[in-house]
Amino acid sequence: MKLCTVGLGYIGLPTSIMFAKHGVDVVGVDVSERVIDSLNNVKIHIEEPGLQEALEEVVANGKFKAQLNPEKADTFIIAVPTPNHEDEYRSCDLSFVLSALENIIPHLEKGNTVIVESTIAPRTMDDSVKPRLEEAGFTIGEDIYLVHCPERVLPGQIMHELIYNNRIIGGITDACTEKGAEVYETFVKGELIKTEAKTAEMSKLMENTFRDVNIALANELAKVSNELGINALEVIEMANKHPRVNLHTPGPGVGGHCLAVDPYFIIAKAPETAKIINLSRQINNSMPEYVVETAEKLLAKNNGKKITVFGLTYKGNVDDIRESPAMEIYEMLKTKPAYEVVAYDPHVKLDFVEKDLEKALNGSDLVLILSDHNEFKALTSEHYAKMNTKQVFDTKNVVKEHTDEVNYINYGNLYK
Ligand code: SAJ
Repeated sequence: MKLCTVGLGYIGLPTSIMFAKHGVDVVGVDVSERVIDSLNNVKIHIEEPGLQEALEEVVANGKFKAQLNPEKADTFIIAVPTPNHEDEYRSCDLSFVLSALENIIPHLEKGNTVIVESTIAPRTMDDSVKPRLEEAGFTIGEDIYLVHCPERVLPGQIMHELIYNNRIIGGITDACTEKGAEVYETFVKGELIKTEAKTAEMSKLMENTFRDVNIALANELAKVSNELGINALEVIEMANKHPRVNLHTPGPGVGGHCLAVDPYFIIAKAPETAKIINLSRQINNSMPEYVVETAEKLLAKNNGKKITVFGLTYKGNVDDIRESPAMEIYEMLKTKPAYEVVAYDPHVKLDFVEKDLEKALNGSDLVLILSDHNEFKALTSEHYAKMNTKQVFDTKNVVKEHTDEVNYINYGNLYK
């Protein structure tokens, strides 16, 4: 089989390399010359464990090449970003998907399979992608097989999850679904679940929405418990001992390019009906402000001035700051002239980030933990010795051990 992948980002690149590792001839396409040059110099442009070694292997055996334009192939995979539009409901911006489609249309031949892996709004395959291919003269399910196969891998574990996760294969017709399954059989060891394109679209979106709604519930629990003088973290621990309860964990908000983006694709398609989904987005979006207000109250107790922000990424042990509530909190604090705000994050290589932990903590009145990096778990009272006011507000509940010298605050004891 020959495969042409359009989009060589967090999903397209590992997917292309995985196919190449399993004997497929892969042409990877991206609009960025920097990305193409980097890959042809055998250097990955994103952080993902195991990916660099895999690239070296597939370049050495001649199974992978990167270039700016598509070419003829048996199968085409579209794995380009789908951001939110800046409109009222933050609907799905399909422009990268449609432009990728335009680029492959001149190279399509009868018998080809076209797969969209990008996360898309429900009904996109039926209402936008299929009509464009028909307009180009193809009969779907006879000339061209059209499939939505959403990506569902977790950054940091992509190389493992690509092989072992189940995959939803949603064809426009049954014949399309069968062709899609044949493609992924190349390396997927999880189940290949066959369905319709629109079911696949909605399933993918609901997976992330399920998580977003549950995190909103946990965040609301934290707020209500603080109001009522109850330890929210203990409540979660207790309630989760019930065999059918799985409360999620409160935090500084929800970030990343999936949970903070995808639910809007559903809301925008059914704004009057998608009520819980919409409210959950609002609750999660309210958390940065809640954290800032809480931090200000804690500082006011001791007339504190310096805040040390620990962690800017959207979650622990990654370098990704896209849609990160931690960045939002940092920026909100920065606008307040009363404070000196220092950011410390061993995973983020940006100029304004303090690299020296001691400097970051020196004279500080509050450590505000916003990402659950492993590095923060290892901190002891000694590290906090040079602080002016020794208090830590740990929104991610990462610190497991602390002494009485440090006033340690989390969502479990904030009300005290
Ligand atoms: N978070 C909480 N409380 C929790 C769990 C998470 O506040 O109890 C926050 C995190 O700190 C982070 C955000 O939620 O800010 C999202 O993190 P995550 O680990 O839940 O998910 P992502 O965005 O890294 O990846 C998700 C995954 N989806 C699901 O688990 C249903 C992944 O499998 C998808 O492939 C990915 O979205 C995607 O690309 O859609």
